[in-house]
Amino acid sequence: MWLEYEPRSSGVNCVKSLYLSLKGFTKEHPIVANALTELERGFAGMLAVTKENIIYPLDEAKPPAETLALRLERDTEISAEGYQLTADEYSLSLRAADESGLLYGVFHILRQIAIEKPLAELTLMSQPDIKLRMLNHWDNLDGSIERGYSGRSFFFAQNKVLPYERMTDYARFAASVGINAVAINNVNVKDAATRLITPEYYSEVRQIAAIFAAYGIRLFLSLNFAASLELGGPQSADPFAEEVINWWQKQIAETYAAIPDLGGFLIKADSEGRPGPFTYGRTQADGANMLAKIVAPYGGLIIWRCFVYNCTQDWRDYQTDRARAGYDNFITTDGDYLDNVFLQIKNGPMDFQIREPISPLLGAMEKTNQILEVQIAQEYTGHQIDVCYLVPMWKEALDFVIGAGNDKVSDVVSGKTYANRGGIAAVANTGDDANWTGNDLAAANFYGFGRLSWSVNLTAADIVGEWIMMTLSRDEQVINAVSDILLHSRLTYEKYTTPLGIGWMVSPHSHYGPSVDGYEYSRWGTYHRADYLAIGVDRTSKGTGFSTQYREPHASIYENPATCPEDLLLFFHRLPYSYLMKNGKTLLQHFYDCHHEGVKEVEAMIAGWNGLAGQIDPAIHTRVAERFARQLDNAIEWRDQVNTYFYRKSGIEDRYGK
Ligand code: GCV
Repeated sequence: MWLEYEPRSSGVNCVKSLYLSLKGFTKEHPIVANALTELERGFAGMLAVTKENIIYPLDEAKPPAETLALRLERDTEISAEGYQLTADEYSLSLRAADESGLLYGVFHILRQIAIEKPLAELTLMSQPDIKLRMLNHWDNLDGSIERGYSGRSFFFAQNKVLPYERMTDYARFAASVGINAVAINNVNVKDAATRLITPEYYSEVRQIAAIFAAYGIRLFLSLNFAASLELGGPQSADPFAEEVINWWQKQIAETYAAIPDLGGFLIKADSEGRPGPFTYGRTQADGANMLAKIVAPYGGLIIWRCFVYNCTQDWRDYQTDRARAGYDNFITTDGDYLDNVFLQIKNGPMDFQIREPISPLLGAMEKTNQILEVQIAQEYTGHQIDVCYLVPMWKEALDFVIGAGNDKVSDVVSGKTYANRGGIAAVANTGDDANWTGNDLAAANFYGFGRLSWSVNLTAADIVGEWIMMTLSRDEQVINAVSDILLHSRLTYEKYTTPLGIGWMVSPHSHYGPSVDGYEYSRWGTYHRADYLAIGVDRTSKGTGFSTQYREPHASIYENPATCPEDLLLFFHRLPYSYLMKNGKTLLQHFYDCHHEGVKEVEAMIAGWNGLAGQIDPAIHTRVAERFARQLDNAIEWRDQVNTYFYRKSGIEDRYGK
């Protein structure tokens, strides 16, 4: 990842020895110990300051030349997890109120060295914009990863917990970008995973919690809402049934006694076949509160996902609109939740497509804690074969102004609006592949998620530049070329797959590669409804009414094709192929052209990457080049299948005869 600590030019920071002092913190605290080890590693690797040249405690006399005096000090005035850095010519002070802040400050110093910037510039105060910064792993206990594209799980195999080394490395790099919560098992909790809360796994789970805690990360488990039925308890999961409540009380008490550090539970209920309160005629709030009340005495949180929709729709049914489901299922429960419940809402109303509007539920519930959920794992965005840098998409979600006021989604999830609490969570893209993320460039998404969650105002370009300097090179040509590839990659992917917000058209189940009608006659509610004249679903007030779930001015803007942002045109509207776009082309010609442009852009990305041969690590260069070759095949397949499909359907020729 980005913690390899290869040697850096000593020009900016000629430090030959380090004087370290620690005030108000103890070296023995696990987080402090990790922070100090990280400093040792970083200084040794990047600046060749070996352990013998690190001197504690600081001799108050002026240190010799080329020595950095680093003072680490507790300062209770600073907010939780935050830190303050103050630099002068030969000394640097890092102050924090808590151990996590100290660790984050250390990573900041190391980042500054890694990107070859002067330490003397480090005078700043930093605190996280979003308090809960979480990763969700969809790892199954058999070692498979649902929607995983970088090998197998490094948490589990064959229903056992794996050795801890890789988890420790993982905790290191997750903490280095500010992650402070991790759920390690798939939200689809089945089979052995249901038993993670039982004695069968206590000692291992406790160990993982301790490894994470030493990096300031709280461990969460995904929970099976119907666990009582599977673990020999009552044959019901009714949140109002006394026997069910008693069973959970006993179970949770035992789990917390064994794993006191547990942050809480993540729950997918009433969704895609998972059990939930609807089965018993109860609301989502009834289900969440039953558990929240039980975990509250242990300081636990209940993170309740809002991905609740009818996944057994009849494709002939034009009334049901999956896009509406999240809002319809939850909006009436605003105000019903206990304080330690957080609703986790996907960025879009459908499911992690390359372009969707922001979910209207985000920001709509004024009395409820909300977490924005995004997907780093590239399920619908190229499986980490295709390059698709997602930070610009997440920024769009965070920057979205939810209504006529100035409140953005980022204000909601950072708890600035409505005085509620919030967070951000992402489905992780890591596995046991040697490079962690399959495609080396996909690591930029992991890095970017963490950095953006800490500082929502960073730009995608800033973050990408940092990542390149920390991993590939400090050479300007490399930085520019790779930035160019990454920053355009999402638009490129969108062009050769499903532009204008239409989405889907993917191969069923795998979700890689085109299949225009793959889900058209299925139960999943993801239809494009193309016929020989028109395409799209009318989601305006005249259609399914989805657009009316937004606050103004969005509802009116989306309602009308003339004002609807063109990249979302086919999300909200059903339009004839002859519809005139702002660029003067017909909708269909635009669609044809996008696909051709997309392929051309992939070719350009490949040329850009090839131009870097010899300038970056050859192993990385070769690995990424191999992925690019597969991306080009994929892009060509998308272009040709989609364009042929619509040519056949409409009978309308491509203007250029392609
Ligand atoms: C974990 C999509 C994915 C599923 C995933 C689900 C979810 O439907 O295809 O694999 O299940 O989202 O977010 O729960």
